[in-house]
Amino acid sequence: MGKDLEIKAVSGVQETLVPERLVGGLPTMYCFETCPFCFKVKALLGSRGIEYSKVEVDPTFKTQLKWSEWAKVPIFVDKDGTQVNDSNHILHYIDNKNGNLFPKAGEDQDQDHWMDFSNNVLGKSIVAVIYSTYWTSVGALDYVTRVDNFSRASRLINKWMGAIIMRMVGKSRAKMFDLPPRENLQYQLDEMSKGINGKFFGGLEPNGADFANYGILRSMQGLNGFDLVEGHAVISDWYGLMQHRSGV
Ligand SMILES: N[C@@H](CCC(=O)N[C@@H](CS)C(=O)NCC(=O)O)C(=O)O
Repeated sequence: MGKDLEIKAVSGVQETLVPERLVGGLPTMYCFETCPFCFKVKALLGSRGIEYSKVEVDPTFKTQLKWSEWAKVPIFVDKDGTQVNDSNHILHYIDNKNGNLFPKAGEDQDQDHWMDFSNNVLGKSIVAVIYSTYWTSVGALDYVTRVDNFSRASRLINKWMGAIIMRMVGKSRAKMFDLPPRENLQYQLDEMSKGINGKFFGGLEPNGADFANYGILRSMQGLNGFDLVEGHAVISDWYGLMQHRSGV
């Protein structure tokens, strides 16, 4: 049974339309407020001026995702009910429908490489820093106490139990790298800066790699370790440009 569900839950564009999952007739994104992968999509939607609805998902129980076989955020549901799963797929889907300004997946090796980097390396590196102690984890989860659609019980559980879970995730992510979390993030920012080609990864205009990596770093703004982004000679300038472009 568990296996069946795993097989059915696939990334990318889904065959079955789910127009009943739209909110207010607008393209709708299911997300967690602080999710790095969701920020990628928010940044692209912002830069293209696309109006959309947001459904805040309870990070512990994921009650608002019970309808979907894909049990992660972000999930994007387009105006016609098309469901798209997984952040990099969603970036390509939205670009494709709105001007086709980036190379498609498989058309540009550098873009593909840095989009993969955002998930496989940068996303894991920031989690190791943000959730490096129980108290930094509580700080990162404090936002749940301000989410209107969560009950009081859900807010408390998400904050205090969520922090224990995320501290464990932080520990496991830290084990993936040779360097300690802060030193590793510094190293990864140095690596990433080599991919910026003048102004953006995409050259004069941002491409999928810009939105993918910006979204990941944007999710740590105000949290433990963001000083490394602000203090980085190359990344801080690029970050400012992306923030200006996306309005996120
Ligand atoms: N590869 C996915 C990763 C998404 C992901 O891991 N999202 C996290 C939130 S930051 C999630 O939904 N976790 C809940 C879970 O895995 O149960 C993407 O890029 O969208």
